[in-house]
Amino acid sequence: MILKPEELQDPKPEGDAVSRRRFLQLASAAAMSGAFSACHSQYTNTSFISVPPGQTVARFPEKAELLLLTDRPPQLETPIHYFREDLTPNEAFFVRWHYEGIPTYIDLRTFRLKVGGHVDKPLTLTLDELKHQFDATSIVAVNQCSGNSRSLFLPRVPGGQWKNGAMGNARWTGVRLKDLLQRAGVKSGAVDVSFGGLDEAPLFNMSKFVKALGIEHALSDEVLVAYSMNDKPLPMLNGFPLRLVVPGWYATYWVKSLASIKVLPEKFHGFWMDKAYLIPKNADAVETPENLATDTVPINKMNVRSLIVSPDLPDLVRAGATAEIQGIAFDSGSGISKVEVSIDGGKNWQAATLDSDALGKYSFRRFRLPWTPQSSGAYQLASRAYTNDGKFQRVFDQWNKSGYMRNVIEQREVTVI
Ligand SMILES: Nc1nc2c(c(=O)[nH]1)N[C@H]1C(S)=C(S)[C@@H](COP(=O)(O)O)O[C@H]1N2
Ligand SMILES: [Mo]
Repeated sequence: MILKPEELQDPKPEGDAVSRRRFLQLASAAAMSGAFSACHSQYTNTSFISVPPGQTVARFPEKAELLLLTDRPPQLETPIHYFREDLTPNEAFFVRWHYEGIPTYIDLRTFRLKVGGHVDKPLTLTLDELKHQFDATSIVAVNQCSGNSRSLFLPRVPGGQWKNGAMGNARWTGVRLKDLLQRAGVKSGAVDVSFGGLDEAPLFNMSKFVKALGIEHALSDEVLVAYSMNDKPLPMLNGFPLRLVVPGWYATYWVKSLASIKVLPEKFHGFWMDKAYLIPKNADAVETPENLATDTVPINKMNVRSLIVSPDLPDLVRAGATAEIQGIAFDSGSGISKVEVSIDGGKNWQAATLDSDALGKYSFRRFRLPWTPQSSGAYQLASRAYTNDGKFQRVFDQWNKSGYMRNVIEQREVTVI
């Protein structure tokens, strides 16, 4: 399966006139908020740290320069040097929307969160009511796109060509979904809960982005309706004023600009659960281009992975001097038990030390290994993480047609001078 470059882009679902107007709305929302000076996306080619030469970057409202995948809808990737911090800064946090009809301003006087469906007393809440009538709770958790690292699959697959930066780690603060559902009074026989945002499908025959969780998951302690990210309001592009936070699960469930929560007495059906985000139903969620899986399930928990974030270009590593190999690891919440590092392309492995797990089991966990290369030349660095529930990274033929869940051991070449 060989794709032409233009086929690697998401299709543009809307006519250009509308796109432009929406884009300008975004720009003017930016200007009105006064939070930054550049009110339109500026395309430049820079080669600062960990932005590959020639990579296009863009600066969107409330955002730092990020790697540009598409501008309509905005799909922006985090340069990996930001992962040298445990919490990914809001302005550097990746952005992914499916449709370009995204909210560009919110009037909090009229914004309401609705909780309804199969409940005794439907709720209609302003942001203030949500903040003041319910207990606040915080959790640090990784938000990772199902298609993170999709560009590394061979043969290539269509969809956003992310490298490793379609993820981020943040402290999410908000109210427990469970508390909202209990206040509304879930009726017996509830099966699923669906979540809809303020973004709209571009055509009448396209499905609004709606996701669903099973009722037990929705009533668990960890799922939040968050109004803050790293102790600040969510950036507009990351779902202001509210988003669902589903620790350990892929970001597709983390519905942004959340406005509607519906309890259902039957299984939810809709394009974004029934047709999109399906994975082959086998242990590694694999299939081959010649033999596509017919048995599929909705994507759910994240698998274990790790990423070396240092050294990276343009760090200088000198023969005879001690450098630090540093990276991050995470899984779906069992926690990281061990990370091993190789400097010879996976022939030999050494245990790295793990930083404290104070940020919790859904957070990035940092690993470090001092490294004193004896001679100059090219070294193949690699890392592999192990979890408390016995999972670990390995090298295998990991492929699925949507380019989801990549977690094979990756190599990175570092030149020692
Ligand atoms: N309302 C809405 N929520 C959404 C989406 C969307 O298109 N619309 N995309 C989902 C997907 S696929 C991802 S990867 C994450 C991205 O979250 P971020 O933009 O805050 O990084 O948002 C999720 N929530
Ligand atoms: Mo995603």
